[in-house]
Amino acid sequence: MPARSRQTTSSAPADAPSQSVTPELREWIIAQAQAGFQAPVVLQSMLDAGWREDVAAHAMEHVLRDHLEALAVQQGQPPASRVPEPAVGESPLFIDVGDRQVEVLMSMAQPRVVLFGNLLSPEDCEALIAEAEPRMARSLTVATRTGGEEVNDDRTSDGMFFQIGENAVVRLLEERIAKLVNWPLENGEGLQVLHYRPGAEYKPHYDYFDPAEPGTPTILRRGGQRVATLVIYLNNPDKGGGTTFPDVHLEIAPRQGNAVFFSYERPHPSTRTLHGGAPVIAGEKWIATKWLRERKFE
Ligand code: PD2
Ligand code: ZN
Repeated sequence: MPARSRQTTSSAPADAPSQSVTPELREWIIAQAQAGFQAPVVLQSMLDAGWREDVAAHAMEHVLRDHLEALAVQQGQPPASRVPEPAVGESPLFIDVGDRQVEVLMSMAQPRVVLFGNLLSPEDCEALIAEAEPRMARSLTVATRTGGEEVNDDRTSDGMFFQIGENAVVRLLEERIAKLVNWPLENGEGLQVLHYRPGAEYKPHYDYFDPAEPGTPTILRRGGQRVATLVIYLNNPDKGGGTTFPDVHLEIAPRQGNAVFFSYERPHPSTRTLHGGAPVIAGEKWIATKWLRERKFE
């Protein structure tokens, strides 16, 4: 037998007759995590002490999450919100969104990023572009200082917004998104379509509203913070135009019908959701962006 002593936790507190999480168990779990023990090792010690597996796993997850949340708030970070989450826990290859099987192509925990394939057909993409094209104008970003909108050199695309449910293809996409990420359709902002020509880009930024900016309280009156984004690729640029996550050196290829989802449980860089649209090198790039709020967007 290989020596196991360095991989063994102190004994877990004995199981409570009710199998409920006792304060003693809570403290013990936090101490094991602080000592650097990995989750499976801590779990095994709890099983050895008589805890039921489902209770032990649930206790670990909740105790550690609550502990990390308390630490984050203690350090001055804003509190965490509930965020949309696609049902990828058991690593399905597809998610059924009612009228379509959406492919799950990649999933990352931190930052929370999930890449989907086949969210839209080429015909859906073309219909969205055709509806958007006559209404395109130089993109504005929210001016967080005032809560209004302004032209911004960091974003050299053209864009437009659809109203919620404005036409058949918008409705179809919104319904698919709501099922895909388990979030009420009414919490979504209107779909935005963006068009990038060669050289156009969207420099790295966060999609949440900076709590330190004076205009943010006004923006938050319409549905609270943004908590997740879905960038949907409507065509295939020839070169460039990927969606980048510089903190984790990740680049998503902009492939027609695919979509990248990412969520941020608090408006803070610790979410590592800094992201940008890399310059288009050849061809053009069309995307639709869906931003999801905490509550109904009105
Ligand atoms: O076009 C993109 O890839 C991109 C990158 C970053 C879009 C957005 N952000 C956005 O619309 O928020
Ligand atoms: Zn963005």
